[in-house]
Amino acid sequence: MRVDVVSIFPDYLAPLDLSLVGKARAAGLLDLRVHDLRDWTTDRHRTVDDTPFGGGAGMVMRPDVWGRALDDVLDDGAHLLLPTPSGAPLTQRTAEALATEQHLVVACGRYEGIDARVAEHFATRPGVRVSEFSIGDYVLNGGEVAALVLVEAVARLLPGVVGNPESLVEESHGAAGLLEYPVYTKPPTWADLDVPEVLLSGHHARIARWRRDQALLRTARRRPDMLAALDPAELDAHDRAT
Ligand code: 6GU
Repeated sequence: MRVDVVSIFPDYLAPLDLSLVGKARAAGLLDLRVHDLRDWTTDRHRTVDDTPFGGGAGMVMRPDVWGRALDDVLDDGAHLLLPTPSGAPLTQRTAEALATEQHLVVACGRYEGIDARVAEHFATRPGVRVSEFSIGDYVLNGGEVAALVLVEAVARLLPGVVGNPESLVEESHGAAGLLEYPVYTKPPTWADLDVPEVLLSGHHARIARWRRDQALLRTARRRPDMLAALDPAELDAHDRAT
Protein backbone atom coordinates (compact mmCIF):
# COMPACT_ATOMS: atom_id res chain seq x y z
CA MET A 1 0.00 0.00 0.00
CA ARG A 2 1.10 3.54 -0.72
CA VAL A 3 0.32 6.34 1.77
CA ASP A 4 1.17 10.02 1.27
CA VAL A 5 0.77 12.47 4.17
CA VAL A 6 0.89 16.23 3.48
CA SER A 7 1.41 18.57 6.46
CA ILE A 8 3.04 21.87 7.40
CA PHE A 9 4.70 19.90 10.25
CA PRO A 10 6.20 16.83 8.55
CA ASP A 11 8.29 16.20 11.70
CA TYR A 12 5.02 15.42 13.52
CA LEU A 13 4.89 12.19 11.48
CA ALA A 14 8.36 11.03 12.58
CA PRO A 15 6.95 8.30 14.89
CA LEU A 16 5.89 6.41 11.75
CA ASP A 17 9.55 5.34 11.50
CA LEU A 18 9.16 3.37 14.74
CA SER A 19 7.74 0.07 15.90
CA LEU A 20 5.33 -1.92 13.78
CA VAL A 21 4.65 0.77 11.17
CA GLY A 22 8.40 1.40 10.81
CA LYS A 23 8.95 -2.34 10.29
CA ALA A 24 6.17 -2.49 7.69
CA ARG A 25 7.91 0.33 5.82
CA ALA A 26 11.32 -1.32 6.07
CA ALA A 27 9.82 -4.62 4.83
CA GLY A 28 8.30 -2.87 1.79
CA LEU A 29 4.70 -3.62 2.86
CA LEU A 30 3.98 0.09 3.29
CA ASP A 31 5.32 2.82 0.99
CA LEU A 32 4.83 5.88 3.22
CA ARG A 33 5.88 9.35 2.11
CA VAL A 34 5.55 12.52 4.17
CA HIS A 35 5.47 15.89 2.37
CA ASP A 36 5.81 19.51 3.51
CA LEU A 37 2.82 21.54 2.24
CA ARG A 38 5.05 24.63 2.08
CA ASP A 39 6.91 23.02 -0.85
CA TRP A 40 3.84 24.03 -2.92
CA THR A 41 3.78 27.71 -1.84
CA THR A 42 4.92 30.33 -4.35
CA ASP A 43 5.52 33.45 -2.20
CA ARG A 44 8.60 34.50 -0.28
CA HIS A 45 6.89 33.88 3.09
CA ARG A 46 5.65 30.43 2.07
CA THR A 47 2.10 31.38 3.11
CA VAL A 48 -0.44 28.55 3.52
CA ASP A 49 -3.35 30.39 5.21
CA ASP A 50 -5.46 33.54 5.17
CA THR A 51 -8.38 35.16 7.03
CA PRO A 52 -11.84 33.59 6.72
CA PHE A 53 -14.41 35.11 4.34
CA GLY A 54 -17.44 36.12 6.38
CA GLY A 55 -15.28 36.99 9.36
CA GLY A 56 -14.57 35.14 12.57
CA ALA A 57 -11.60 33.94 14.54
CA GLY A 58 -8.53 32.15 13.24
CA MET A 59 -7.13 31.40 9.81
CA VAL A 60 -8.19 29.10 6.97
CA MET A 61 -5.81 27.13 4.73
CA ARG A 62 -5.72 28.39 1.14
CA PRO A 63 -7.22 26.16 -1.56
CA ASP A 64 -4.64 27.14 -4.21
CA VAL A 65 -1.70 25.80 -2.18
CA TRP A 66 -3.56 22.57 -1.32
CA GLY A 67 -4.70 22.30 -4.95
CA ARG A 68 -1.13 22.28 -6.26
CA ALA A 69 0.01 19.82 -3.60
CA LEU A 70 -2.82 17.38 -4.21
CA ASP A 71 -2.56 17.68 -8.02
CA ASP A 72 0.99 16.36 -7.60
CA VAL A 73 0.31 13.68 -4.98
CA LEU A 74 -3.12 12.27 -5.96
CA ASP A 75 -3.22 9.75 -8.78
CA ASP A 76 -6.10 7.78 -10.30
CA GLY A 77 -7.54 5.37 -7.77
CA ALA A 78 -6.29 7.35 -4.76
CA HIS A 79 -8.45 7.97 -1.70
CA LEU A 80 -8.08 11.50 -0.27
CA LEU A 81 -8.58 11.54 3.51
CA LEU A 82 -9.15 14.81 5.33
CA PRO A 83 -8.84 14.70 9.14
CA THR A 84 -11.33 17.11 10.71
CA PRO A 85 -13.34 17.12 13.96
CA SER A 86 -16.44 17.54 11.75
CA GLY A 87 -15.72 14.34 9.80
CA ALA A 88 -17.35 10.92 10.01
CA PRO A 89 -16.08 8.85 12.98
CA LEU A 90 -13.07 6.64 12.17
CA THR A 91 -13.93 3.08 13.23
CA GLN A 92 -12.35 -0.35 12.99
CA ARG A 93 -14.71 -1.00 10.03
CA THR A 94 -13.32 2.13 8.29
CA ALA A 95 -9.75 0.96 8.93
CA GLU A 96 -10.57 -2.50 7.53
CA ALA A 97 -12.01 -0.98 4.35
CA LEU A 98 -9.04 1.39 3.91
CA ALA A 99 -6.58 -1.49 4.39
CA THR A 100 -7.82 -2.99 1.11
CA GLU A 101 -6.99 0.14 -0.91
CA GLN A 102 -3.95 0.85 -3.08
CA HIS A 103 -3.25 4.51 -2.33
CA LEU A 104 -4.27 6.78 0.56
CA VAL A 105 -3.46 10.50 0.69
CA VAL A 106 -3.91 12.25 4.06
CA ALA A 107 -4.15 16.04 3.89
CA CYS A 108 -3.53 17.47 7.37
CA GLY A 109 -5.24 20.80 8.03
CA ARG A 110 -4.25 23.26 10.75
CA TYR A 111 -5.88 26.42 12.13
CA GLU A 112 -9.66 26.53 11.47
CA GLY A 113 -9.32 24.02 8.64
CA ILE A 114 -8.90 23.82 4.87
CA ASP A 115 -11.03 25.91 2.46
CA ALA A 116 -14.09 23.71 1.80
CA ARG A 117 -13.62 23.91 -1.98
CA VAL A 118 -10.63 21.55 -1.75
CA ALA A 119 -12.79 18.55 -0.73
CA GLU A 120 -15.47 19.59 -3.23
CA HIS A 121 -13.00 19.98 -6.11
CA PHE A 122 -11.12 16.70 -5.69
CA ALA A 123 -14.37 14.75 -5.19
CA THR A 124 -15.22 15.60 -8.83
CA ARG A 125 -11.94 14.14 -10.11
CA PRO A 126 -12.61 10.80 -11.83
CA GLY A 127 -11.13 7.87 -9.92
CA VAL A 128 -10.58 9.87 -6.72
CA ARG A 129 -12.63 9.37 -3.54
CA VAL A 130 -12.71 11.97 -0.78
CA SER A 131 -13.54 11.25 2.90
CA GLU A 132 -13.50 13.60 5.88
CA PHE A 133 -12.89 11.70 9.12
CA SER A 134 -12.69 12.43 12.86
CA ILE A 135 -10.88 10.37 15.51
CA GLY A 136 -13.25 11.38 18.33
CA ASP A 137 -15.39 14.06 19.88
CA TYR A 138 -12.68 16.49 20.98
CA VAL A 139 -10.66 19.14 19.17
CA LEU A 140 -7.01 18.83 18.19
CA ASN A 141 -4.81 21.61 16.84
CA GLY A 142 -4.42 19.92 13.48
CA GLY A 143 -4.84 16.69 11.56
CA GLU A 144 -1.34 15.29 12.16
CA VAL A 145 -2.17 13.21 15.25
CA ALA A 146 -5.31 11.94 13.49
CA ALA A 147 -3.10 10.96 10.52
CA LEU A 148 -0.82 9.00 12.88
CA VAL A 149 -3.87 7.23 14.30
CA LEU A 150 -5.24 6.42 10.85
CA VAL A 151 -1.93 5.11 9.47
CA GLU A 152 -1.33 2.87 12.51
CA ALA A 153 -4.91 1.52 12.52
CA VAL A 154 -4.67 0.69 8.80
CA ALA A 155 -1.03 -0.49 8.61
CA ARG A 156 -1.48 -3.19 11.27
CA LEU A 157 -4.23 -4.75 9.12
CA LEU A 158 -2.02 -5.09 6.03
CA PRO A 159 -1.10 -8.71 5.26
CA GLY A 160 2.21 -9.62 6.91
CA VAL A 161 2.46 -6.59 9.22
CA VAL A 162 1.22 -8.21 12.45
CA GLY A 163 3.33 -11.35 13.04
CA ASN A 164 0.50 -13.52 14.36
CA PRO A 165 -2.77 -12.74 12.51
CA GLU A 166 -4.67 -14.51 15.32
CA SER A 167 -3.92 -11.52 17.56
CA LEU A 168 -6.24 -9.52 15.27
CA VAL A 169 -9.13 -11.92 15.82
CA GLU A 170 -10.35 -11.48 19.41
CA GLU A 171 -9.51 -7.83 19.97
CA SER A 172 -11.75 -4.97 21.07
CA HIS A 173 -13.88 -3.60 18.23
CA GLY A 174 -13.43 -6.88 16.37
CA ALA A 175 -16.19 -8.84 14.68
CA ALA A 176 -17.88 -9.80 17.98
CA GLY A 177 -18.82 -6.17 18.57
CA LEU A 178 -17.60 -6.38 22.17
CA LEU A 179 -14.68 -4.91 24.08
CA GLU A 180 -11.86 -7.34 24.80
CA TYR A 181 -11.75 -9.34 28.06
CA PRO A 182 -9.00 -8.53 30.63
CA VAL A 183 -5.64 -10.31 30.16
CA TYR A 184 -3.04 -11.56 32.66
CA THR A 185 0.49 -12.99 32.67
CA LYS A 186 3.08 -14.12 35.23
CA PRO A 187 3.50 -13.85 38.17
CA PRO A 188 0.21 -15.49 39.29
CA THR A 189 0.16 -13.25 42.39
CA TRP A 190 1.28 -9.63 42.28
CA ALA A 191 0.59 -6.74 44.70
CA ASP A 192 -1.70 -9.10 46.65
CA LEU A 193 -3.77 -9.63 43.52
CA ASP A 194 -4.36 -13.12 42.11
CA VAL A 195 -4.89 -14.01 38.47
CA PRO A 196 -8.49 -15.33 38.15
CA GLU A 197 -8.29 -19.04 38.99
CA VAL A 198 -10.16 -20.21 35.89
CA LEU A 199 -7.27 -19.00 33.71
CA LEU A 200 -4.87 -21.37 35.55
CA SER A 201 -7.30 -24.33 35.28
CA GLY A 202 -6.35 -25.49 31.79
CA HIS A 203 -10.09 -26.00 31.15
CA HIS A 204 -10.44 -24.44 27.70
CA ALA A 205 -14.25 -24.40 27.52
CA ARG A 206 -14.53 -22.70 30.94
CA ILE A 207 -11.85 -20.20 30.00
CA ALA A 208 -13.70 -19.32 26.78
CA ARG A 209 -16.99 -18.93 28.74
CA TRP A 210 -15.29 -16.70 31.36
CA ARG A 211 -13.70 -14.51 28.70
CA ARG A 212 -16.99 -14.10 26.88
CA ASP A 213 -18.69 -13.11 30.19
CA GLN A 214 -15.94 -10.60 30.97
CA ALA A 215 -16.20 -9.08 27.49
CA LEU A 216 -19.98 -8.73 27.89
CA LEU A 217 -19.67 -7.21 31.40
CA ARG A 218 -17.03 -4.72 30.30
CA THR A 219 -19.00 -3.71 27.26
CA ALA A 220 -22.19 -3.28 29.29
CA ARG A 221 -20.42 -1.07 31.86
CA ARG A 222 -18.15 0.96 29.59
CA ARG A 223 -19.89 0.99 26.21
CA PRO A 224 -23.62 0.31 26.60
CA ASP A 225 -24.03 1.86 23.12
CA MET A 226 -22.02 -1.02 21.63
CA LEU A 227 -24.06 -3.64 23.46
CA ALA A 228 -27.33 -2.04 22.33
CA ALA A 229 -26.13 -2.12 18.71
CA LEU A 230 -25.60 -5.91 18.76
CA ASP A 231 -28.02 -8.21 16.98
CA PRO A 232 -29.84 -10.01 19.85
CA ALA A 233 -29.82 -13.18 17.73
CA GLU A 234 -26.03 -13.15 17.95
CA LEU A 235 -26.11 -13.27 21.73
CA ASP A 236 -26.61 -16.90 22.72
CA ALA A 237 -29.11 -18.05 25.35
CA HIS A 238 -26.50 -18.04 28.11
CA ASP A 239 -25.40 -14.52 27.26
CA ARG A 240 -28.93 -13.17 27.49
CA ALA A 241 -29.41 -14.75 30.92
CA THR A 242 -26.16 -13.16 32.23
CL1 6GU B 1 -9.37 14.28 12.51
N1 6GU B 1 -8.71 16.68 13.40
C1 6GU B 1 -8.72 17.63 14.33
N2 6GU B 1 -8.10 18.79 14.09
N3 6GU B 1 -9.30 17.49 15.50
C2 6GU B 1 -9.90 16.34 15.73
C3 6GU B 1 -9.94 15.30 14.81
C4 6GU B 1 -9.32 15.51 13.62
N4 6GU B 1 -10.64 14.27 15.32
C5 6GU B 1 -11.01 14.67 16.53
N5 6GU B 1 -10.57 15.90 16.79
